[in-house]
Amino acid sequence: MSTTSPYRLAGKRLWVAGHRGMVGAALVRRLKRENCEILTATKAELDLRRQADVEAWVRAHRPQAVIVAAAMVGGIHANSSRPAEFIYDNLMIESNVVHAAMEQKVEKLMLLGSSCIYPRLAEQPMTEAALLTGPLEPTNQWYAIAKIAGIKACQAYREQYGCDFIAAQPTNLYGPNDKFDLEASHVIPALLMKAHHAKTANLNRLEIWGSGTPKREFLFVDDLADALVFLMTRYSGAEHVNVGSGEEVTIRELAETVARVVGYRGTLAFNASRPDGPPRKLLDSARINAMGWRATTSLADGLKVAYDWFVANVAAKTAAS
Ligand code: GFB
Repeated sequence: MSTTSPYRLAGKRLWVAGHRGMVGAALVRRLKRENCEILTATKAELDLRRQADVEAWVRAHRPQAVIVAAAMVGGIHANSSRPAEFIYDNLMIESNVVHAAMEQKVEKLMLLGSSCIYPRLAEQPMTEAALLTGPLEPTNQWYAIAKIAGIKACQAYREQYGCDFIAAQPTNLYGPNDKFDLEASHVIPALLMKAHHAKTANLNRLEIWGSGTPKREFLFVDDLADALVFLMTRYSGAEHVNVGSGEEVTIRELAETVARVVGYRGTLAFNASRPDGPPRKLLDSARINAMGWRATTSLADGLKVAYDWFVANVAAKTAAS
């Protein structure tokens, strides 16, 4: 692994693809400290699934650096019920951006993986070397295959064209600008919404999908943004790099913490007819830790920020409409 040749962001034109998503918005917040020019395009201005449009946009705006934070994402139910959208949208977005970046001689590009790229029963904690060592979790195999293809594309373009394209591998994320949707979102936004509704409607029952026993590691999205800037400026290597918090909880413990943060005092009702997904997903983040980066936000603190954002930006608007 090479960590040599630091890359300077100051003065560069950096394109954050997907700046309105949870990760992209956190990156834009974090990059304001780097003195670079941030380029963005909304979905209405540029559909990343259309190759000719992406190539024309990159030719016209000439970014020197790119972070691919754009992806079609969702929780366990969205992943298993819309497989074609998950595989098509993500393969197209990654391929189009990576290829256009190569053609326009972008100096540095970073792509993001997902914790579902590792085998369902990979040894825990999962090191970078666990990739492609066993069968995937069926509920999110479509998204996983697309993300693995993106990581492999960075390696292929590095090998054939000498592009400095790297990949970071975040654990399960949460924070401001998350997708809040009871069926389609990940567990944290879903539980924040449900607990808020139960509290405000004085309900005594909060439904939790599955058994409550699966374990997940969660990373606050502003910590991830900090890690991405860290890797962008200090890492240059073919292998993807895990980015986790090291803080692992069961879904039951998560639900209890969410209830405390929201102020919901009723009971938790586990619905076994909903899937658990993989029993455990903990990243081994020893490599980025050894380079000198660590997460700093505790789950309880991050949940409070995410909940306040939800109340101000989602619940308030729903109540007003
Ligand atoms: O966050 P989540 O949807 O995704 O679910 P995964 C995590 C765990 O929380 C599962 C449980 O065991 C769910 O059964 N859970 C409990 C809930 N209550 C709820 C709820 O109300 N909503 C949701 N969504 N879950 C996703 C992948 O896996 O994680 C993606 O599908 C991606 O591909 C992403 O990798 C990071 O951690 O199981």
